[in-house]
Amino acid sequence: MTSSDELYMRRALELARLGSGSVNPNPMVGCVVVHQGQIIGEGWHKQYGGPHAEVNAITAVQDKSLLPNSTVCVTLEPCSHFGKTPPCADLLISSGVRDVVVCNTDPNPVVAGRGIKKLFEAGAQVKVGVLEDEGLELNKRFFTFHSKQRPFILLKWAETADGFIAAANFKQEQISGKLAQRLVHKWRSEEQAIMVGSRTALYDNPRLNTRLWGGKNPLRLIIDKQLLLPKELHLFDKSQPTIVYNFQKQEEQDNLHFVKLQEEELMLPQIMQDLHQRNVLSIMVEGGTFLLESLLQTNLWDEAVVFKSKYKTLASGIKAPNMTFGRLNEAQTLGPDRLLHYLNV
Ligand code: AOF
Ligand code: ZN
Repeated sequence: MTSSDELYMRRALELARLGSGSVNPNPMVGCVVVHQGQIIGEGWHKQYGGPHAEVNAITAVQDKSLLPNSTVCVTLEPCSHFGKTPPCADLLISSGVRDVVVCNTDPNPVVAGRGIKKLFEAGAQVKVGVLEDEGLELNKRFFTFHSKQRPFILLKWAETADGFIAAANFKQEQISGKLAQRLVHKWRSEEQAIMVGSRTALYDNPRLNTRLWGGKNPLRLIIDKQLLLPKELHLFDKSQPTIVYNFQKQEEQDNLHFVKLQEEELMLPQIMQDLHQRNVLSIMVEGGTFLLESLLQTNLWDEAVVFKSKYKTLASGIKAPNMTFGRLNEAQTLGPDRLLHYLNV
């Protein structure tokens, strides 16, 4: 692996990031075309359903006669299928490209190596795995979705300095500070869906929107097994798409969807399966303790973000989830809180 491949791949990854928030449930993909050490075309996947990165990069090349002597550096294996657009591997081949550098292979079963195979068979040289880890991190939601057949699951909660998540009567307590609240709204805008259990829905009456940050409002997911939650709660206001998982079933209404689950013991895997079928790439789970603990215990999680107050204490109440399963990846100070980031490894 030469360092110039890494240099161009870094640029391609930078371009890929520009698609953040607009390409879900597709991955973010960037591409650069390099001729004799000069970038002669750049592109990225800008919009779900729109042209892929390679198409935009090739289109940007003014002198197409240079393509047979250029290297195409792309963050994801060029696709091989007719989806919303024709196969990118075919475009590269018909453009005369003979040298391709790829960061990650595409785990989507409709591609899964076929793009690289197509290029090889057409006589192109293909190098795979340049800055692989950076690419895996960038599209961790997409890769988790395909490899685990479920959304990427981010857990989030706030706990007091003495480890409580709420008072004994479940009364809503603002544990973390203003900065934390804003950050949570930013995170909500970055995930496709936000999930809460029924007690959190009832006692916190959250809106689960992004009003303190802006950006897209996520799909809301509530577990309300017997459909006992009062319909006056913000979550039922139909202001954004909401799914209520339950064991009763009820009629659909505008933005309110009711999904009946089959078996109580397998409730969480069933929900994940339903979300996979709906093409939901990622969810953030905002409580409560019971739901968070259940996900931790059944290994249905990928990362966790925990605000731990430096000063606030409750002395008694509902214990915060026990993070014995994760590895602390990062810790930082955020006003009156510590922000702890855990990975499931
Ligand atoms: C590429 N370059 O820039 C992207 C790729 O529905 P479609 O036709 O847009 O296809 C979506 C799938 O194509 C997506 O799930 C992933 O496997 C691949 N994405 N491939 O060659 C790109 N965004
Ligand atoms: Zn493509």
